[in-house]
Amino acid sequence: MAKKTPRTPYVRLTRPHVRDAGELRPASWDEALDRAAEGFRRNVEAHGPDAFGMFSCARATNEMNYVAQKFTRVVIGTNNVDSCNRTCHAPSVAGLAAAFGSGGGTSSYQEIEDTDLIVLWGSSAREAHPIFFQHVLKAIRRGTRVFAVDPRRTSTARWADRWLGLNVGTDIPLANAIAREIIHAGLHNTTFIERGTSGFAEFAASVEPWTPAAAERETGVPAAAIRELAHAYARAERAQLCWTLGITEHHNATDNVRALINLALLTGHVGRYGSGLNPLRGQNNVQGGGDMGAIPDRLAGFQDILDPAVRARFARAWGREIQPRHGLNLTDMLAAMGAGTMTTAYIIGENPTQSEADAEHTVKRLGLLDHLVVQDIFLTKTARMADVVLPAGAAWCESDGTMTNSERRVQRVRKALDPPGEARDDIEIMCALARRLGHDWHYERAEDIWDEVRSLSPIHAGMTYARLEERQGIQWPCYSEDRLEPSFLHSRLWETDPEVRGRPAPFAVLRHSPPVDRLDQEFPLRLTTGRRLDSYNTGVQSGGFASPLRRGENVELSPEDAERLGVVPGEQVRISSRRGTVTAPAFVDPALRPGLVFMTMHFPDEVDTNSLTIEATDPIAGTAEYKATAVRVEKVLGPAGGH
Ligand SMILES: Nc1nc2c(c(=O)[nH]1)N[C@H]1C(S)=C(S)[C@@H](COP(=O)(O)OP(=O)(O)OC[C@H]3O[C@@H](n4cnc5c(=O)[nH]c(N)nc54)[C@H](O)[C@@H]3O)O[C@H]1N2
Ligand SMILES: Nc1nc2c(c(=O)[nH]1)N[C@H]1C(S)=C(S)[C@@H](COP(=O)(O)OP(=O)(O)OC[C@H]3O[C@@H](n4cnc5c(=O)[nH]c(N)nc54)[C@H](O)[C@@H]3O)O[C@H]1N2
Ligand SMILES: [Mo]
Repeated sequence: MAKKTPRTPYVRLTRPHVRDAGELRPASWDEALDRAAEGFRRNVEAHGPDAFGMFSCARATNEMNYVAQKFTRVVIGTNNVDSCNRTCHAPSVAGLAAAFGSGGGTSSYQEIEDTDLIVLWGSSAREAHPIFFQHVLKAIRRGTRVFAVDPRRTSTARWADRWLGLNVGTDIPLANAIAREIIHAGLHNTTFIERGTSGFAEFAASVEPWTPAAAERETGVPAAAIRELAHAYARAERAQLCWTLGITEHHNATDNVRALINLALLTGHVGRYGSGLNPLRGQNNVQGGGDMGAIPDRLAGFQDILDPAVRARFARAWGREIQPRHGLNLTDMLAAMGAGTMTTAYIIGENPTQSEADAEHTVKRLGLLDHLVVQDIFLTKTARMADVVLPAGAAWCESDGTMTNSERRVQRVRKALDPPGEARDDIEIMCALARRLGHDWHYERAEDIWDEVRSLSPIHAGMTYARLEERQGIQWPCYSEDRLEPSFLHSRLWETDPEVRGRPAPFAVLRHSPPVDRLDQEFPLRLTTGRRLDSYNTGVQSGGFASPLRRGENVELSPEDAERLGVVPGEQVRISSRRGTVTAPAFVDPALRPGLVFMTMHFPDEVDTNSLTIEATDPIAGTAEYKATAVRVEKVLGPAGGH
């Protein structure tokens, strides 16, 4: 058996650092801030504001994200601001916005408990959304049926009444076959289709080829199971369709999301209490970061940056015109670094060297920057590449503000501890930089920032801090201080009066597009990557503790593949893709079907999973296909081989 690699715990950053003669050394705050500001100024003067890119932190507060996007738009003058929403739920936001005009999940957690059927599609909620899963468990206790759709028989699937084990990247054929079955059985909701939707006839014709038998051949899901899910979903009084990265981390992710939305439009399972469409968001405040405008195409409150009236309102409040165009998203920013048009970046609480697909390529691109500033709570691999490192406070316990969860509920967080050593709050650091760049920014309290947000974002207008505390959080939209809105979105689609109803939600006609990284004789296995309960993302925040429950990185293989390869559990194996090779101990897991391999992204310092993944991205959302890599697995012979 291979020994477990001991992990180097990350130590909290307590002092600023600057690079001298190629090495990072500790520096005073004044020196570090001067260097950081001077580098931004130099690059913007030489190449214009679009040479700058901001990576904002989805773990930090709404107030922090609001200030980060304001820094980008006002101090620098570009819309190049984004966050790790790009690597997970940007396709959910794009798909929901295309159908309904806004990108939020439609229901509340209470409705999850009160529904009759829950479909967890491409979601490992038991491990990745344990708080949400508590609501699912309560629902199960009162008799709600659960279907899990996942290539692996996950711990979530083990709680479900039915598991549909599909082949990776075949979600559109499966959804289209479910739609066809609903239509053929006459179970579609004609009232809702007529009232609230458009494009039904064309959609119905487009799913016609996806008979249950044809879908079984493509997806691997038995025709009977497809029929059962179709009938259960369509007949349920109330039904919730929830999805996560199994849907969104694909090269055609926005289409995948639209395929699920089609099912709700067909059955009327949206716009009513207890029925809805819910992407379970990833980071603690990735919903809020986007809502605050820390994305390249929207201002706070999901307001369209292309709308002149919206821009004018922000320009008046901020004293600077806003560029009338979308900025670059995270994926495009990395490409611009490669092309030499982005020469400076300010990365706050993101670790792209280890989280982006095709790691070697990402490191090369970041290496081309003239000036990189990283602001983090740990000295990450990304921070080690920086010219200036700024030590921040941890938002969840060392700062004051609000965060927004997947049910759109804005909640208060309070400061319990001071940041260690010389570390400072993220907002304070950004304001100090803004002052060095000619903007006299001072925010005394997080509440002052929040009140500025409320004055600009209608969906947050009614949420004073006092009210948030009193009600233990409020869901958006909340337009006024004396009213609350329903807990679910889009009830207008059920209105009989077309004036009130507004734009109908369009069905989407969707084509099946298999994963970009094709299987062949050289790379015959399908690697999919994801999470385990005991660890967090790139491991920076969860790397420092040992527990008998944590087994480090493993290559999880089906019993059949392990036997065929002659691999025993714990034995070191080599995994190669068209981009890289790593070595890790094998773990044999009957939850996997033959041909499927699973790895996490949690231990990149020992096993850099993202040196294998492909940078094929969704053209609408920019999200990479982390969930489908073609690999080869081989025994490692010799000392590490365990023989
Ligand atoms: N413990 C823990 N919790 C976390 C995190 C963490 O690192 N650790 N990270 C947080 C973040 S940032 C996020 S975004 C969320 C992510 O939460 P999830 O999306 O639930 O987590 P993943 O494990 O990445 O992927 C979900 C599932 O997609 C399945 N899948 C793979 N390919 C396909 C496919 O083609 N179709 C379908 N239908 N399914 C497929 C995988 O087998 C996996 O079970 O978790 C959050 N919560
Ligand atoms: N192979 C593979 N790769 C993936 C995925 C996958 O499923 N498979 N999933 C993708 C997804 S969904 C995501 S969200 C990304 C995550 O990618 P990243 O966001 O790049 O990774 P994290 O490890 O979450 O990095 C968070 C950083 O924020 C810092 N931090 C935490 N709190 C604070 C704070 O309050 N202030 C500051 N300044 N810093 C703070 C932490 O120290 C850490 O360095 O990874 C993506 N990469
Ligand atoms: Mo995520």
